[in-house]
Amino acid sequence: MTANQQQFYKIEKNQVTNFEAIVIGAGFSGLYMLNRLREAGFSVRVYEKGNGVGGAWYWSRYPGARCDSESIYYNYTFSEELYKEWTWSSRYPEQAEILRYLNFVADRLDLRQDIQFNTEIKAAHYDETHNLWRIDLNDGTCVSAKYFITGVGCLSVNATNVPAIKGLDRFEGKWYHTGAWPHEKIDFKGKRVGVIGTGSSGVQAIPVIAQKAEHLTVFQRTPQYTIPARNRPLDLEFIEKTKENYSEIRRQMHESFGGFPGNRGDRSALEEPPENRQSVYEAAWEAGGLAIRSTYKDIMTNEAANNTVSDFLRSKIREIVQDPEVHGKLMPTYFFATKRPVLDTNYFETYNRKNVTLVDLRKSPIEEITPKGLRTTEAEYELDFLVFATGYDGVTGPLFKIDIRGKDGLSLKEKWEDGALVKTYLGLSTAGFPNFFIITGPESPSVLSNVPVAIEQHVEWIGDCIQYLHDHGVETIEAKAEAEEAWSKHCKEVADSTLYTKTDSWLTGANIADKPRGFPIYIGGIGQYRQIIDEIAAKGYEGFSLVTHQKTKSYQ
Ligand code: N01
Repeated sequence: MTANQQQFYKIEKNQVTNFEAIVIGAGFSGLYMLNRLREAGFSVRVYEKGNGVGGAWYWSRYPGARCDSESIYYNYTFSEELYKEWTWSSRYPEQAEILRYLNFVADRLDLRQDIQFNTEIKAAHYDETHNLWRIDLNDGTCVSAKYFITGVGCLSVNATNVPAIKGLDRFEGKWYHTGAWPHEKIDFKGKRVGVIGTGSSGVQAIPVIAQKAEHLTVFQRTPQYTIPARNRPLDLEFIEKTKENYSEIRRQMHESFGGFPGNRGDRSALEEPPENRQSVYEAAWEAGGLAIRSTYKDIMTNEAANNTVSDFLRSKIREIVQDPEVHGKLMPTYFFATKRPVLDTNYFETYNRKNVTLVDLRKSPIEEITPKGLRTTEAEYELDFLVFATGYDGVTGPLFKIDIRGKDGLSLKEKWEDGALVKTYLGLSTAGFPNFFIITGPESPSVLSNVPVAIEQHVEWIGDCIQYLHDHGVETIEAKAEAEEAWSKHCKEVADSTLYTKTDSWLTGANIADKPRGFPIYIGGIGQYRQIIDEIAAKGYEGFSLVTHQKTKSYQ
């Protein structure tokens, strides 16, 4: 520990206002970042809006909320002890179990002492004179740090999307957003419920609400492909085998394309005889989960190849949903998986229930919310509860909710919205914002990978980087404009070589009015990405400016 670090620790904790690193968010990102830097001897403070750890899993308590990464891959892998001490109960973990897991991690690593809960960071401004980030909290306090790190994720309670539908303020029933769900149990029994939205959240909530509600009306704008999760309890033998294979599983996850063991198929869907292809898709459907997307190498890059799997999935909807008029409304037309793919439990089956009505908003758009319910151009639906499963202002939204300013008062929002869209170097930093790091932000694999793996990559890279800066007496690190220009161009080229950019989604920004469109995700694969960022670090942080002898005044 340096003299500087000791000085931080000498001060009573509640009086400390200057840290080596400040991190926003106590979800997967913030918890590991805190642990990593603290173990290296740096003083760190995490600020968290919620009253507990968990991040998105703290807030998204809607009925049916469950992760669609398999539990044995949806955890930290940096510590063999942690991995082996925790035991998941089912193939896909439900929200409450993930929250228990993150609480277990926080307790086990004794993280809470360095987290301030119920606290929001409102503004973070880089002070060039003192080479510090000055950070304003919602309680009026100002704190500072040399390094400012965001762990807000791509989807945040601060950036939920509640569409501006006329009349919501006059609605006499209760309404909720899936991403900011109340902590108390909502009893839908005997109630008339409306759900707007059929993304991951809606698809999970709809079957569960339908079982309780007197009547459920689903307001659907875009029909959705979804694959059965085939969730099931995990047996002990499987769990023990998984734990025994910890090292190999970790290696495979980190070297893979998507953050799960196993890579994409190496054959084209179009070279396969149709009857073989059908068997492959049937097997993937029966197995459940996202593996169907990886059955052939060209599903995400070739329209005709994608059509083979999209046709297969549409045939499943026709098979499951009995009423032809209803399955007609449920038929998706976009390229499968170009919106974030969705897993379900009894989603399409739910439309066979007598207490469920599907409203096609493409034919009859919403006109207004009335005191008694919701009116489309065709009818008024009386409702006691209205659930917005309408998603988020994703990727940039959570960052833009904070007034982040770099050199010369440049605002991150202005920089990235000024017609130029997002520009980052490696998805980790951005020019004009020294000593600022983003965990799983734009132009990194983030939401199109198994997110805990993407988080571990970033946390480890940032931790190593800060250690390097410290060891080499570097005062500031900042991405070079030309390096971020090249990285952003590369991300765009990779995205344009796929079908992702052909579909409107929250990934392209199309779900938010006036949001600049783009595709700010690196989709070259998580293993490939790690190689790139590690090589850059090995070359002494190529593409970054490192300032060793900056004259800085000490900040009192
Ligand atoms: O949100 P979404 P989400 N009028 O944006 C519709 C992660 N996640 O919360 O497609 C009517 O996907 C919108 O319609 P359209 C995961 O990364 C993970 O479901 O824009 N409808 C769409 O149907 C996921 O991708 C998990 O035409 C409107 C829906 O609302 C991300 O979170 C679980 C509308 C929004 O779907 C977001 O998922 C949950 C309007 N004005 C979430 N505005 C798991 O791991 C929007 N819609 C399982």
